[in-house]
Amino acid sequence: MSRLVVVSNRVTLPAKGGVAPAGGLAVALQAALEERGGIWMGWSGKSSGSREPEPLSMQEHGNITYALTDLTKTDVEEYYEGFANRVLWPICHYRLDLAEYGRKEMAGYFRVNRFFAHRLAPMLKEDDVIWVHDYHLIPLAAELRQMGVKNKIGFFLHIPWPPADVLFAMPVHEEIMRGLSHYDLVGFQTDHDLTNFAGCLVREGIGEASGDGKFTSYDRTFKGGYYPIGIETAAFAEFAKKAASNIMVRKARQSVEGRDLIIGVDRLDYSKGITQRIDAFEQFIKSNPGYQNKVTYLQITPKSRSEVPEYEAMQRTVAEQAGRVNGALGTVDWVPIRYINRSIGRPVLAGLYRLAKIGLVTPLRDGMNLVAKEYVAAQDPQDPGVLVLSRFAGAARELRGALLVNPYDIEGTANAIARGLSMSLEERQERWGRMMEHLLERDVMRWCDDFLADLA
Ligand code: ADQ
Repeated sequence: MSRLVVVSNRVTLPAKGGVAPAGGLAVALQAALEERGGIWMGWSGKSSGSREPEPLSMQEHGNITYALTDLTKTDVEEYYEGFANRVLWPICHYRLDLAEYGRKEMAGYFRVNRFFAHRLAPMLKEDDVIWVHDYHLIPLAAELRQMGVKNKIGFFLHIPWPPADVLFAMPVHEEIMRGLSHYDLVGFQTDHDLTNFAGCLVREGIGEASGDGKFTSYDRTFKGGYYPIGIETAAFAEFAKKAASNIMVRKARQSVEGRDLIIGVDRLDYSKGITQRIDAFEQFIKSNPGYQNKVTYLQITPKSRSEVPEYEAMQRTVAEQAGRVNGALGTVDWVPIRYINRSIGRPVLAGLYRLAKIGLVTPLRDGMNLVAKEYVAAQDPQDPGVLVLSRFAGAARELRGALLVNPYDIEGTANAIARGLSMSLEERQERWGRMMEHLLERDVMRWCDDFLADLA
């Protein structure tokens, strides 16, 4: 079996003491690397002011070599905060209004990809299989090819791929499309993203889809496919079962005694639809006054990307909105919304999912959304909760037992909350059983195996 080389913007080092890292993606990639032996390369998260970056920092753990590179402050500002997070992220989430194009940032993005290629290439062996992850590194294969690298190179996009009219609003869309043609396999989360990608190629007259998953563009032939990412379903379910005895989970249970719990868990990001969700919760209480003092909505939202102005502004908006709704609806003995602005350990998170009657997952646009899958996996089979899921999350194409909502439709989402809270046990079990069966079959190892098999 050939050696696997994974490249991503950030690298997840194994936790100290051999404890498994948080998150299914890290677990799956580490398992695949461990089995074949391999390298995981990425940014160390450190930046310096110097023009000459430090040498690669190499760390061996078991079968895996972690190769970490520092970047300069300018690199981080232009490549990561600038082009990746202020152009590609909003464009791929259909937010043309939030994209800020700057020639300097675009140039920085391509420059850092070239830099990654120059650092990676000397480590490669002839039959290594290279797997590149996510929107930060789209031009990496083109840079490697230019250096004469002939290895199999696959790319997986964790976020959505937009339709042509949205993508073409980005000045360098053609370079991005050309960049993808240098991979042997380009993987998306859903059939919908793959169709959008094919539409972009054809609309611009730069490529053709031959129908069997093969594309031809810029004189290259490559395969495109969709590989919905999963979680470690069985392990997460076990985790949630055990979490009932966790002290924090016990305290949470006591604190909502006599009330139904609704849970939302998201990074603080405009794509996650948090403000629309709070509006929907407010609407639900107003339309169903019988639920006053009978329900608690817990929103757990760690800060993210605070260096990007839109994210910083959102921190204030959401906090003010939650405060306003609590002020308007709360009573001396009831706080309708509990808003927590930090990360929660995975055992506690799993236990909270299991306590909640409703998992409210309503992104405006999301590649997949693992929270939806974790919520389902964490449920008690005897008394499962209901997943209220945005139709614009990739997960909606798989989790057919969820109550699907349009997150822009505030009343519709409010009605779905009411429907979920009053759903019969029989219906909840039937819906949950269907989703759980699917999640057990298509877990994160299956995602990894399917992608690598097609790349091979
Ligand atoms: P994200 O946008 O980060 O991922 P998501 O898929 O929901 O979104 O994953 C978030 C992860 O962080 C989950 O595992 C969740 O448990 C964890 N998390 C969130 N809030 C937390 C908190 N307060 N405390 C602890 N953990 C928390 C991107 C794409 C998604 C795609 C994934 C994987 O945007 O669409 O599903 O990559 O491909």
